[in-house]
Amino acid sequence: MDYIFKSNERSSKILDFHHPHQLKEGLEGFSLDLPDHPEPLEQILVDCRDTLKYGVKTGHPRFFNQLSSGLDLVGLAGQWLTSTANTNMFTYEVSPVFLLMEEVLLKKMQSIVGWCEEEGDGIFCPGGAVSNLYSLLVARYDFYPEVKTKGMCALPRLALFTSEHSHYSVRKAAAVLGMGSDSVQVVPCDERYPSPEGLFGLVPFYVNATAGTTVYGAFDPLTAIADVCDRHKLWLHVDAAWGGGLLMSRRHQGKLQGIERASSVTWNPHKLMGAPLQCSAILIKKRVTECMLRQCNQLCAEYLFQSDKHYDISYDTGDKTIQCGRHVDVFKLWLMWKAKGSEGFGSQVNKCLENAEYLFKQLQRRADFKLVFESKPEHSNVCFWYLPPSLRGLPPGPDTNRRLHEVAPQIKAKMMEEGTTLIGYQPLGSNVNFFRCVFSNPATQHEDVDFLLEEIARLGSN
Ligand code: ABU
Repeated sequence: MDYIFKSNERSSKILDFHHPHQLKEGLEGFSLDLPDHPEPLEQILVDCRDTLKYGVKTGHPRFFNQLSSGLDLVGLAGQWLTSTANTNMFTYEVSPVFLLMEEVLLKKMQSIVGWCEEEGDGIFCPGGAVSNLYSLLVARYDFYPEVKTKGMCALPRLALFTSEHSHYSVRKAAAVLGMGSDSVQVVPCDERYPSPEGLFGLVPFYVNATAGTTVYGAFDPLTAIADVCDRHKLWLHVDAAWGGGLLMSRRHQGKLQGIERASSVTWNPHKLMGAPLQCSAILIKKRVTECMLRQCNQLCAEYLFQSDKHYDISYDTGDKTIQCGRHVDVFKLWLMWKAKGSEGFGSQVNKCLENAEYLFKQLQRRADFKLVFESKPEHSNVCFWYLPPSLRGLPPGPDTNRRLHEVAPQIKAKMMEEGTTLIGYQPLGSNVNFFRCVFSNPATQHEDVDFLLEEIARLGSN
């Protein structure tokens, strides 16, 4: 409780940074070493406090570093109950309630995506990268079911498409699935958007479109890409790990227009919807009557998935997955949905995007910052440079860029040492290191945004 209160106190530090060697050496009696003999309860409690003390308060309203942030108390209670139940998602036999909750959540999310009743299948799995991997796995099986038994040597050389700003997990999935990362054709982006024309001229089987890119928060033109996919009979996957949350908002859901035409969708409620990590779904529409997920992955291990059980074994969904043991990620989301309703999630999402707009407006007004894009953010990502006094008014060019590239890492290093706020940076394409501020914590207020800018200016000007 003390930690949770501190996480919400603006004056408390987000982190008490130490280098790995310092933590390994042990700090003020906090040792990572494992004892041969049991420690007393008091020491165990101190170990718990120290673990949180030297960690990062991702629930702090001034933590802007990652797409997942905040600490939802209902979600936390859900995690606690989940661990109390301590069961496994492979069979109805051991997870009757959780498996039915998963079905309810998947159906709800599918209907929000715009698929009709009975049109969808899916599974909750460990994170967006794995959800994206599932989409590629099932798409490949759809085109070449023999891959399951014969492997890649039975298949022609495959090509798949994704934009240069998409998540790296698409290339990783191609590598993991034996297609090779070179099979991924990277579609160049026109500023923030990939051009659908870039898809012509090759023989692909799969297209990944991104709804809410990781860095810029941009939305690929889903309808135009879906038209190309229809014309060439390609599997369209929409990676809405980050952007999916916008579907909960009447104000913003139009940005994902066309998602209903996808064959599969990744959607991470642990990002914009604030579910505690981790909570990610892969939704599959195509050929759902044939239960593609099950056909693609099932191996019917008889010690778990006996065919002569006395209940409806279609609820033994573990055989649809590439895992065996599977964590219960659904209960916290189900409980949060009960507590907030769809409208509550919508308000939360609106608040995050309002914060982004507020930051955008503040940046427009200031001469010591420069926006990466002059247009209003589509998602809650706002990208910008801080211009220290020595760089203001310099003509653009390689020398200015080289110096500007060093600014964000230097400020970030000081920021981590001081622990007052936290924001990420990266270069992207021709843009040298810039800050990316993302809002996913509804506890963040305008005063926190003001603080962030003043803090960057303070750290950057000395
Ligand atoms: N795609 C995983 C999340 C990345 C981020 O928090 O920046």
